[in-house]
Amino acid sequence: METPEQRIQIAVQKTGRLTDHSIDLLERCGLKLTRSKDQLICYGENMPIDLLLVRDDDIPGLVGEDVCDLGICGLNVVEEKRLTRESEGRETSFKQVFELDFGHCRLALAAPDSVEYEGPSSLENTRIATSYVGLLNQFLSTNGINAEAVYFSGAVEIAPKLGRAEYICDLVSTGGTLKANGLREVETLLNSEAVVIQTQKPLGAEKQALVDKILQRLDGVLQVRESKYIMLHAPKSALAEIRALLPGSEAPTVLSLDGSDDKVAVHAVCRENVFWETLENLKAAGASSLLVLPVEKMLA
Ligand code: PRT
Ligand code: ZN
Repeated sequence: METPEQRIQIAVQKTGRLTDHSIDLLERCGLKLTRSKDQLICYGENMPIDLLLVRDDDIPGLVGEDVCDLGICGLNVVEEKRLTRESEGRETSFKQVFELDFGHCRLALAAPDSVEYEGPSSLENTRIATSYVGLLNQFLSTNGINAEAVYFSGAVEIAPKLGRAEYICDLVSTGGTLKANGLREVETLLNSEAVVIQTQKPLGAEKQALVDKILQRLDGVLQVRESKYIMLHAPKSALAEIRALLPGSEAPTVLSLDGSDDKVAVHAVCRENVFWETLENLKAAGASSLLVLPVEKMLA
């Protein structure tokens, strides 16, 4: 068994919106996991990789301070941490490597329904409740606005009712929470989704090879999510047009068809989803016997 120093540590949210997606993604990279009794660590059974289950807000710090080699958390948390470090004169010691296409939300500025909003100038000399002081101050300074960010660690949406702020700046996904509290979105500060971050510290050769391997598998898992394998028959005369219609495919394989001089078979990996419209366009261009298959795994 490797010593802890030889194993890779990945920081993942313990309980929350990102937990299931993050663990599922790593399992799809081939990692078999067992949870420790205290539920704080998931041990990798078949690879020297362990997951540290923590609060999402702690993830950039753990990766930045080298406790963990990789982490999965929202871009909102990553950017807020980066700005906080910047304001303290410290460099960011983690880098973002992948966007993961889950945990989508936006950091938005919201106003009470009763308040008229005419653009950022309406914020002048107001108080804005938020957990995202860094991102809010960045927005205010970009727009040359003088307003006070009032820190709330949670339940930001009740701040106007409590008389603690005129506006709020918080994460929104469906908008249901804002609506239920008589608020409406007026500005988007950041579009966010879950991302993978990596330590900037140089690792030993063995550890680096393992980090590269897991990142390559993650890339493969992300690519196959949208990818399709498409097979069709095409008249040779329409080949150029048909190739141009194949979404996100680089070099399709063109094979001769037994007993046919004027038709060929075309096989291609399309790195984008193949919609019914695409199939209809291919058919209109002369393609026949169209078949679209999901891709299970991919290694570039
Ligand atoms: O305990 P821990 O600190 O780890 O959890 P947490 O409560 O801070 O995080 P969690 O699980 O709520 O969110 C984790 C990450 O999910 C966030 O950092 C975002 O990157 C992402 N995410 C996606 C969201 C939302 N969607 C979201 N809707 N995070 C929070 N919300 C909040 C929103 O602020 C609102 O109060 O959920 C509420 C419902 O949203 P609506 O707009 O759908 O009503
Ligand atoms: Zn949190």
